[in-house]
Amino acid sequence: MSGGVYLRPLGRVTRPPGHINAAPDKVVRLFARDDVVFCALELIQRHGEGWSDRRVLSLEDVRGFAAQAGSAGQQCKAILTRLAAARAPIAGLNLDRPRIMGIVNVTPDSFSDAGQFASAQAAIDHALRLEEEGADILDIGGESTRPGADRVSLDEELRRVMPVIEGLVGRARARLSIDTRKAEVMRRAALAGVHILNDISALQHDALSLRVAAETRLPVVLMHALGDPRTMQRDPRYDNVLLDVYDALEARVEACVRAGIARQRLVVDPGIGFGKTTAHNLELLAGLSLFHALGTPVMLGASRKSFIGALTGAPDPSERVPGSVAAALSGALQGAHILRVHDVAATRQALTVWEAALMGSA
Ligand code: 7PJ
Repeated sequence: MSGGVYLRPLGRVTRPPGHINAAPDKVVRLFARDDVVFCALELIQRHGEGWSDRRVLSLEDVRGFAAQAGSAGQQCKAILTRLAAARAPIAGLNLDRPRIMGIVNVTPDSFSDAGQFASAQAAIDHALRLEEEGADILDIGGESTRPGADRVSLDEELRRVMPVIEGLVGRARARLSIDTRKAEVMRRAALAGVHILNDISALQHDALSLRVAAETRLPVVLMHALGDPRTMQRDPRYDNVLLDVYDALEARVEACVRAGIARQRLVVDPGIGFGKTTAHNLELLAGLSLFHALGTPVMLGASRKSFIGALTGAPDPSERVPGSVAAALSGALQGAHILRVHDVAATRQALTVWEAALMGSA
């Protein structure tokens, strides 16, 4: 048994490709993002629990490894192909630079807006303000998935989100996304005109979701969560959080492809805070570029989450804006395609300056 093989792009080269004077087999141009170039790969081989073997290799050496006979070589070759594959636009949005998804909560008990946007009109106004501030996508959610939160009935969730979707379709220029675990909410939202489905259960919570999502033909965000929101923060355990989350998302990508949802319509998200301790969240942030090996765009949602409070002692989520911006930039550095945030203006400003500094021009 050769065990699992993983390749994590490493060492982002922070100058535009035109300025990088190196032979093509030396620079790791991993996927169709002109601005994202890595200079090495970490080859991870897992035999049972833990890390087993981790080695930092050049692209040339990884190609040599991929050329060897046997399962490890074949897995490695398949990952290299997926890394280099173009990422199709999502809902017509080119992913040639980091995109911002603004969070529109329509819940009386949401993480951080606590009832502030409970009414449809307030949520619509908030969404339009986020668009003004530079959101490329508006993510509308009517079910609080905060740790320990109670379930919301289908009727109640529809009552919350449908007026907001209807108020924004045809009015917002940004793409609209529905954050739900319920197949019927997906179906109704799709009929009303949303462009993206975002499911924190990766289409597993509702037995009908895979089929309904396939029928809508919309792009789908598959987020990893360990267990149900009500109980997920009770002592979550992994053998190796980065590799376990990767394996789980790979299995969901394959289930979707089998159900007729093409890989080009899928986005993966490690699900920061969903059945994860602070230590787990930090391992996922540090290893984020591993998820590019799934051959889909990568989303990161760290905004105002409790690990930021745990690290910095900011008990109130609204005090976690600087930490959230830092987490978003760390994701962008690792090539994350979509950043899901509450604070669009702050994130947009930070990204603009960070990119200009990285590239040496505006
Ligand atoms: C996420 C989400 C996330 C995706 C929530 C909160 C909790 N969807 N929905 N990724 N988080 N794709 O906003 O803090 O991280 S709800």
